[in-house]
Order: sequence, then structure tokens, then C-alpha cells
Amino acid sequence: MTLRYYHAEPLANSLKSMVPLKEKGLAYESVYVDLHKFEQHSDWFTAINPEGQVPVLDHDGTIITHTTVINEYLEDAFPDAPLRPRDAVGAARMRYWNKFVDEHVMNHVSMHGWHRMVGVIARNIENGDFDKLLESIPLPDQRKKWATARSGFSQTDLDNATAKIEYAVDKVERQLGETRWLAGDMYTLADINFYSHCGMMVERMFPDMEIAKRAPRLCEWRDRVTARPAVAEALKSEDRTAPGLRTWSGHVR
Ligand SMILES: N[C@@H](CCC(=O)N[C@@H](CS)C(=O)NCC(=O)O)C(=O)O
Repeated sequence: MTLRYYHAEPLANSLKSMVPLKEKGLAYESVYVDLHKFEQHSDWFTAINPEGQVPVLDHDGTIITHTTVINEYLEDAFPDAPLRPRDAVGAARMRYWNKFVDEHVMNHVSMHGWHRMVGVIARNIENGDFDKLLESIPLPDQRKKWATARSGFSQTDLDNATAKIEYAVDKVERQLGETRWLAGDMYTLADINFYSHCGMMVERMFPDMEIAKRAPRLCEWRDRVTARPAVAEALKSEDRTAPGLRTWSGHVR
């Protein structure tokens, strides 16, 4: 049995599926895809994932993409050290939170990240090279996102994203007043999802939100997730993050 995991730095989507691999103690071959060199759009990589995005799991030659799908796949294929409740209600609660993070959190945090970091990279690319870069991006939405990052996201869009993140922070804070973990009394893929996309970096990315005051339970939960050996290992391993990116993400060293 071989597992190969194609990923970038351990944050956001790349972290989200790396943590379950480590929580389950699965041996895998790590293949770093350098987003700063646009390797995700290169021929060798789009031959593996035609959508040109990381991460990707290769299990004995079967390619699985999209983090929520990868994580449920790992759960089904390797049920030991479960990260999904075995009862139907618990699994539904976990999926409710995964859906919320995937649809209402991830893209909003990502927009702020792209605005601060990718925008700078995109503006440093010469016009002709940038057009070539756009042509090499397989997903139309990603192509638009790169173009917008270069010209700059509008303040209205950024404010809207901030409001969505504040909503999510308050929602998580309320939930943690009722249950120890997002989906109940068990640490699940939902915790890993919110942590990877928002929880681990929200305080550093948005100092104006005064997260420590506004969401103390979220901070305590974040520290509990960070302290898990699998998470700590994922955060410090395979880290080729440029110092600038580390600052942007609030990346834990
Ligand atoms: N829905 C996908 C999203 C994957 C995604 O957005 N990956 C980002 C990295 S966090 C990426 O590959 N970005 C580079 C690009 O799109 O050019 C998933 O859950 O895996």
C-alpha cells in the first residue's frame, strides 16, 4: 500500500488533509508542490490533478482531490483513530460544520490572504508573463481570482469577507460554549477544517477583531488543537514557507 500526498505549505487546504494522515499514523510520501513557482499549473502536476490545485492524495494510483473528500476518503479507507463520529447524528453534525467552513469561511479568509500576499506576487510579474500565467490556470474561477489579486480586491468585497469571518468566529464561540469540540464531545474533521482555514491564524490576521476578548473559548480550543502531536508535527514539517507568508498566515513555527 502506498500513499502519496502532494501539498504546499502546512496551512489552509494543504494542512487540512495532512493532519488526518498524521493523526492516523499513516506513512506517506510527501511531494512538495511549490506554489511560488506555479508548479500547480505545470504539465507534470495537471497530469495528476487537471484542476491544478493542491492538495492531492494518491492511494495506490487512485487520485483523490478536494480536502473534504480526501478526509472522508481517509476515514473510510483507514477507520482506525477515527476523526468522524461513528453514529449517524454525530457524523451529520460533523458534516454540517464541514459544509459551513467550506462554503462560508474558507474563501473569505483566503481572499484576505490573497489580497495581502498573492496580490504582491501577481503585481511583480511582467504583463506578458502574467498573461501566460493566466492561460496556464485550468479553473476559470482561479483564473479570475489571480487577475483580481493583481488589480486588487475591492474594499466592498474585503469588508464583506471580514463580516463573514466575524460571523463564523461568533458562531464557533457559541458552539464551544455548548460542546468541547465543534461537532460534539469528539475531536473531528470539522475541528481540523475550521482550524486549518481560520482558527489557527484568525487572531494574527485580524488584530482589529480582538479575538482573545471576543472569542476566548475559540482561543482555548485553538491551543488544544495546536497542542495535538499530529497537528504540531504537521505544522513544523515540510515547511518551506517563505518568511513573508509565515507572517501573513500567523503560521506557528
Ligand atoms: N476545494 C479545494 C481547494 C484547493 C485550493 O484552493 N488549493 C489552493 C491552495 S490552499 C491552491 O492550490 N492554490 C493555488 C492556485 O489555485 O493557483 C480543496 O478543498 O482541496
